[in-house]
Amino acid sequence: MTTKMMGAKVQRVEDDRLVRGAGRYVDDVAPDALHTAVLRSPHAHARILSIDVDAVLDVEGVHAVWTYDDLEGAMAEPLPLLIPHPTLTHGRTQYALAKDEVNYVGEAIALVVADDRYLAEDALAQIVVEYELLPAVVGIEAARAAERLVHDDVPGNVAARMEQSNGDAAAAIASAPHRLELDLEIERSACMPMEGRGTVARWDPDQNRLQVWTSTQTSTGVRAAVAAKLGLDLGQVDVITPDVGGGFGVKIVHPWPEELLVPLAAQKLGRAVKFTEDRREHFISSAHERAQLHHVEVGFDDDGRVLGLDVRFWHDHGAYTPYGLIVPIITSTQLLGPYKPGAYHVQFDSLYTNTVIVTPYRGAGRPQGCFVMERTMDAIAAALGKDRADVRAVNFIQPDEFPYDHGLIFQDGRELTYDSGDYPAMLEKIKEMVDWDHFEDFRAAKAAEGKRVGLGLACYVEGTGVGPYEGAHVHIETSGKVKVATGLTSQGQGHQTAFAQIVADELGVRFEDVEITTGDTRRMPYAVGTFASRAAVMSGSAIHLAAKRAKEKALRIAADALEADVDDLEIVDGVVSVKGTDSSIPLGTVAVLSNPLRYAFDEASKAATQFSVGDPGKPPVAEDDEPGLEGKDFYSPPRSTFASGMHAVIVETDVETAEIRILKYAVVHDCGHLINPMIVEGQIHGGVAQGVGGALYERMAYDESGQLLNASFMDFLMPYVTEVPEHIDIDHLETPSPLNPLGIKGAGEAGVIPGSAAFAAAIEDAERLPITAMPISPSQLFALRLAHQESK
Ligand code: MCN
Repeated sequence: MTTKMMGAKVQRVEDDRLVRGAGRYVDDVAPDALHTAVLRSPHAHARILSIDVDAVLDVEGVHAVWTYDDLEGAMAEPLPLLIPHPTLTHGRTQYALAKDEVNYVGEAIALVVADDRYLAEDALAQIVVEYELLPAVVGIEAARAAERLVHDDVPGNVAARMEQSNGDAAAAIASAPHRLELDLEIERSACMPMEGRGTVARWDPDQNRLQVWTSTQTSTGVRAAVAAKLGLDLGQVDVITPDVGGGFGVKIVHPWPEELLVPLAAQKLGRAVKFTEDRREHFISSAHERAQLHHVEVGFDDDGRVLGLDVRFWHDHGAYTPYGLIVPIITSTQLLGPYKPGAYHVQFDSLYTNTVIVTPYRGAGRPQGCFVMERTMDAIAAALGKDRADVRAVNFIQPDEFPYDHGLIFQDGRELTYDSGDYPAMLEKIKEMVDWDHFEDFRAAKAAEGKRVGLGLACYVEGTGVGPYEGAHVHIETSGKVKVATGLTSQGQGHQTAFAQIVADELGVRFEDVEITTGDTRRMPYAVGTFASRAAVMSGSAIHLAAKRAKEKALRIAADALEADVDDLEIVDGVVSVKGTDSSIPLGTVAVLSNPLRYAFDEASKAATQFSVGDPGKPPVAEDDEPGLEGKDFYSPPRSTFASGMHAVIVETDVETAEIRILKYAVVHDCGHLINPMIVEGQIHGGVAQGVGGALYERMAYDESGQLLNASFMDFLMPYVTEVPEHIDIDHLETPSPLNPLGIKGAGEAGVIPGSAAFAAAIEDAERLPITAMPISPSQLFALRLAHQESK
């Protein structure tokens, strides 16, 4: 294969359309559709005594009003628990419309379908619900105390308790020369895609078919769920994911109640029906993440080498567990980062609270894990009076130790075995980028100006490219254009560009001639979805393999047509030629020859008449062949591939106001071979922005009764361009993965993972007081300063 496009900083082809406002999102589909609005619980915990919808029934323009009692069959059952786990002994999911109890503010209770959203919302206001209020469980401490229960039949509010170990951590800690204990906390937050959730459905009564457009990270998953819940055959349901204005994890949940109710309404009413979430709904009825409390015990030697590590943590799971234990399992395994932990034991409790459900948000449990491990590394360095980078270095897995088996099971049920990496080289790079060895000079110079600065470092390893599989279909048309379909969806990651680069290289066609389709079950019914930074590894590999198949076939036919040997052929810019000769045939003509039709539709067909292929004595389509110039393949790896990175940040903490300013932000990143460094850097920029948000601004402010007090962009602080570092220094290291044909690892979540860990370290370094909880605001830092002074 040539390396012309792979590794090149190709401008994203999708951007021109998207930035000019020519994107086509779910809400743009079916402008004639009826609209829905959902009545949501105003209480965090209550029994529903009665619902009176009478006042709505006669409202002009209202087509339907449904409560739980209107649902039948599978629709009346709880929503699926998507990823069961043996330790998830008390998994619970909500109903599409609440049956007799609500467990968080925002839970869906009733649906109105009307001519427009205004009417639908006005109608909602006339529904009368009688509630019996129940005490709410808000926050991890309340859940642990278990004085009140979220679900009556879940003792202690514990959905799951899971434990893993490698070696005898307790004994290793007890016999270690040094020991430390830490309590560390990360608060609840959420991703905020520009486009909220949305679904449109249209029922075709003539063909008995349902078409669903939905803003999802998995169109095949939604398809299967809709078919199962509506009692349709899979073949009756198409799911199409058009442009998506960001997912960041939240849109992997499926089906949302609305993803079932809208198709059902379309089927029952015989009209196109639409749901478009508003921002408040996104805050209170989609999903959050991050909230965890951790207790760490660590034993280490005089060099800071970890001999034993015991981590106990408590995960706030919200009111239900539709996405299983993915987030805490990731924390429990990925907190190990690039280190050998000695003996390791981890145990977590996944706890119910009367708050919005938890599902993965970019980073998915890793920001918490990285925070825990990196705070521990810094604490070890402080206890021994050693350099923080040196302590990390003595604990690194070395480049010659791969594959490195941690002796644990990862979130995908596979072994936690790292495939490749070079952490010492990465550390050298990041140290150089922030002039680590001379930071004290910088600190002294700033101190002379009356300023306080600090430097923080955080390292992580990220399991990416999770299986089980992804597929691709490559079709070379008679025009020479190449149409490629892969089933996973795109939310803005630049797949149309990066995947086209892979195809252009493998097939030898012009990049401009390749068109990529994602997330359309009509084109690729077998697919998994976009999460776990898996698209490049999974679909990228599948596309590479499928293009290879198409190429093999093209070369075989071209060799026949050109009366040459396959090994003497090459494909350049879409033309197959015999190397070193004038003898050639365009791929479009090869596509004509691949389909033994007798009709000549176009110029390509006419041009093909000069060639003859096949044997006149044999069938035009051989027994082991098919007409057409296509390639289809699937990629299914034995386990995940492990990307890694290190971030360093220099902050200034204002001596008076405790404001936290970012002076420098540096990233070293290893996602194996880069398909498109420009895209990867864009992904890192976006991730770092979310990391800044997670470290310094974003939190879900629930009050004791379970009301989310900051459910709007007026109150939920997000970093704007003014808060994100103007320049982020990025360097790459490429340790190719041996697990896939292109040597790729994932990149999409990387930027966000070490944010809280790096900022906590930098603030601690500036302030000389322990930072154990994130995010941290200036007023919290101010309060910490006071408390620290008083404690002296
Ligand atoms: N890439 C590359 N070379 C590599 C690895 C990746 O050029 N070695 C490119 C890929 O081709 C792709 C992008 O980088 O264009 C991200 O690839 P990958 O790491 O495979 O991640 P996914 O495409 O699977 O995206 C999912 C990931 C996740 S899990 C979240 S959450 C997230 C993220 O991507 N959500 C996003 N980035 C996002 N970016 C946008 N704009 N919107 C979101 O919702």
